[in-house]
Amino acid sequence: MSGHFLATHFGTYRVARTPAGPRLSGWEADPRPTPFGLDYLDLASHGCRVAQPMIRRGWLEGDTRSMRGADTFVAVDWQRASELVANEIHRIAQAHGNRSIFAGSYGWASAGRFHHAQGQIKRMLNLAGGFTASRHSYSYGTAGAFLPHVLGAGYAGTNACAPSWDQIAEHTDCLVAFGLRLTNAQCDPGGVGRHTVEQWLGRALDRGMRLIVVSPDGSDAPAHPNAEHLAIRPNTDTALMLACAHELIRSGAVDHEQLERLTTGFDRLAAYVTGRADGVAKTPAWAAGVTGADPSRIERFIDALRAPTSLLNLGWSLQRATAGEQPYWMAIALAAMRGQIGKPGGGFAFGLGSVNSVGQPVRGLGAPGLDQGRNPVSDFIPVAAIADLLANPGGTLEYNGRTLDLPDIRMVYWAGGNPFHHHQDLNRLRQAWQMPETVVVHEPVWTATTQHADIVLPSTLPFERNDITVSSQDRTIVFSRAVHEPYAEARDDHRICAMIAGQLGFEEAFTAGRDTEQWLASLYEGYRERFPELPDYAAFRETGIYTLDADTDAPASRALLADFAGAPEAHPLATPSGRIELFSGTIAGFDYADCPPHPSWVPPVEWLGGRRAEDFPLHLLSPQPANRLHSQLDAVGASQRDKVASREAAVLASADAAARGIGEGDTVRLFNARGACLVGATISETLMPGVVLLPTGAWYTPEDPASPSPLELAGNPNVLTQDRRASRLSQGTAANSCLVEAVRHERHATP
Ligand SMILES: Nc1nc2c(c(=O)[nH]1)N[C@H]1C(S)=C(S)[C@@H](COP(=O)(O)OP(=O)(O)OC[C@H]3O[C@@H](n4cnc5c(=O)[nH]c(N)nc54)[C@H](O)[C@@H]3O)O[C@H]1N2
Ligand SMILES: Nc1nc2c(c(=O)[nH]1)N[C@H]1C(S)=C(S)[C@@H](COP(=O)(O)OP(=O)(O)OC[C@H]3O[C@@H](n4cnc5c(=O)[nH]c(N)nc54)[C@H](O)[C@@H]3O)O[C@H]1N2
Ligand SMILES: [Mo]
Repeated sequence: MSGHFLATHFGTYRVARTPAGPRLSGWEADPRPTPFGLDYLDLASHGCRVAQPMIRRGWLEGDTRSMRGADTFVAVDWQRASELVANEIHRIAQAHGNRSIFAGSYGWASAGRFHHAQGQIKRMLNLAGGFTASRHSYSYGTAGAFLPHVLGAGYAGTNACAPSWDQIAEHTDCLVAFGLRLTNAQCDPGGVGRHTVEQWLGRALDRGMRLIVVSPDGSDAPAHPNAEHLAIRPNTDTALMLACAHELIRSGAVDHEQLERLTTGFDRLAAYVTGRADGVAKTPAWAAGVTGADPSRIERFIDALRAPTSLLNLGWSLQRATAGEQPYWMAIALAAMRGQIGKPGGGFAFGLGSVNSVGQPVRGLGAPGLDQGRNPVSDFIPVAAIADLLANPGGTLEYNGRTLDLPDIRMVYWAGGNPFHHHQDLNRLRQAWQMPETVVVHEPVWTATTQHADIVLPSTLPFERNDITVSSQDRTIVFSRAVHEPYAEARDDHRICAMIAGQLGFEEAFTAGRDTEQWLASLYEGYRERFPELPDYAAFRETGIYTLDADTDAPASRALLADFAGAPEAHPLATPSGRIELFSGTIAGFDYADCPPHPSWVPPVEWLGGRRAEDFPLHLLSPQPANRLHSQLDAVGASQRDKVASREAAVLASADAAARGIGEGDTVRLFNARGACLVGATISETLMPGVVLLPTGAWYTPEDPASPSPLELAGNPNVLTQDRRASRLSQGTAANSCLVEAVRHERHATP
């Protein structure tokens, strides 16, 4: 059977040709296709598309007073645009060295192994002598830097810390989920074949597993008789877990044998928990004061942990916060105290439900993409330090026990990401963004990042090009087929880079003498060598989709750390002690007050129990949007339909709304000392009072682009969030530690 498919980070769609043009429907084998993707093709000729290469007028005319983000653009042809970019790369590398080019270029771009925007520009810039890079992610940057100290380097990846769902469905008696937003499992970087997280969770619940969702938002708990909710203040999970540890110690329910065998440093943690170390016993009453939860409710919660098989799952959101290392560390400690490490369906997990792939019981399919070559420049930043980098040329940054030198960045090169979506404290970023001489952006659409560029190169979207996608954790390989011609003069990132490489004299090295079709065929042949069961390329193109046998090279089903727990001497962890470090001598040596050497309650600068809450009494959380992927598709379909008062909908607790005279559908101004934005109010009975939810992704729309702190009209939370990082150890984003105030807004400016 032949088929036309379009593969995206949010799922795989079948394409039907109708008289009215191509139409998408969910792939039949996907039990839960993502609704918002059905409108993806509305971007084919949408007014937000970039039609031609554009140059910022002030940059072109050498007008140093004109401001990025508040200027107009001049259209040029591709020849001129690629010359300008090539000349800038050459000029800046000659004058200041390649380390003055920043091309970390963080972002999700689109699914597809070949047309991966970052891969393409990095390959091109590596051949041009390299660039300053970035490490880690906004998703998991805190855990990624931190976990190697506790579990060893093999446990730093986003998919490294979870038992598989089949074991949970079979064995887990009690799952405690700290944050669980099931719409997040609709997405996965690189693509999704079958969305199965809700099915797995449903199987476990129907078997009788108890689920306790700990979250400021009651709607995180699925509707099921075995699911319950415990509301706590944002960022206070570590305090709740410390109280659990206290009660386990007090009641003699600690598995000392497991602690002895598998961990090091428990005595130091125990001294802190009981208060011997600092005079503060971390009792349920103490935790009640921190978390805002009722002490009796906390005691009942602690009892749940006595289940024979208990699993603590922490969403990635918890580590995008001040001291976001601590809840992860404390969950590991608590699991070990209960003797759950290595047990099928027990222990700890990070990110079940944050994306589709975590915990899928298949062996990941290693499927390489474009070879990026080697970067001759060794300078890098932890990814969320972008504004620090741009604002402090020649400065330094503390990171994970080191002091990084920050290069003097003269050129920023971005493709496939939207820093004016993803970074915190956008007013600060905007200022820092004025520092470099030249900003080049490849983008299909006029995002705020596009508007803050000097040279804009229009890229295609996935439905305008052929590609191969591999969703590695469900082993689906898709031939994603072009269904539209490229919009206006848009070109594939590969072709754009090839043109620039041509100007710089290394086109042949960049393209390897292949055209796109030859690249796709050669990538596919690479997969076929590893998986001989795959059909030949012509047959694959015809059928359009292939799912590798999930059992081919199992073991797929897994308990986390089972080998280590079974024989710690034979399978030591790659930590200094070879065991789980509940006290880290390495971290003690860093001497960072913001990351103590054992799991600890570190109050954020911004949280509901702190002094700043007197001025800004609401804790803002900015979860992932249910109706789009980050800022992608904000201009179309579900994202537009769901706007309230033509802005992003923010959720307010009914008591907070009532106290401020805010009604459903009102326009509300959210603000703090860093910025202000307008949102549409929706009112919730299940959200904890004192908390506001504003999903990320509304396109940054300043009322007055020339102002240093303009009112933002679309409802972008990142004009409010802080750019202080989780700690000096990780330098991870701490977007979820943010206080604001809300008022009803009378003057209705339109976005
Ligand atoms: N306040 C707050 N901020 C957050 C978060 C949060 O929880 N709270 N979460 C953070 C997280 S986890 C993440 S991962 C980031 C996500 O941040 P990003 O990954 O930067 O967000 P996207 O909107 O996916 O940006 C991808 C961009 O690539 C463009 N694009 C798509 N396909 C192509 C292509 O083929 N070529 C080119 N050149 N461009 C293409 C899209 O149009 C889009 O503008 O946001 C972070 N920001
Ligand atoms: N539909 C859709 N899915 C996505 C994305 C998207 O843009 N759209 N983005 C993808 C990306 S890049 C990533 S990294 C993942 C992110 O996945 P997560 O990090 O898991 O996602 P968030 O939506 O930030 O937060 C999930 C839940 O955590 C809760 N929470 C927040 N702070 C706290 C806290 O301090 N304590 C507790 N106990 N709970 C808290 C919130 O109530 C929220 O509902 O999602 C992915 N999935
Ligand atoms: Mo992410």
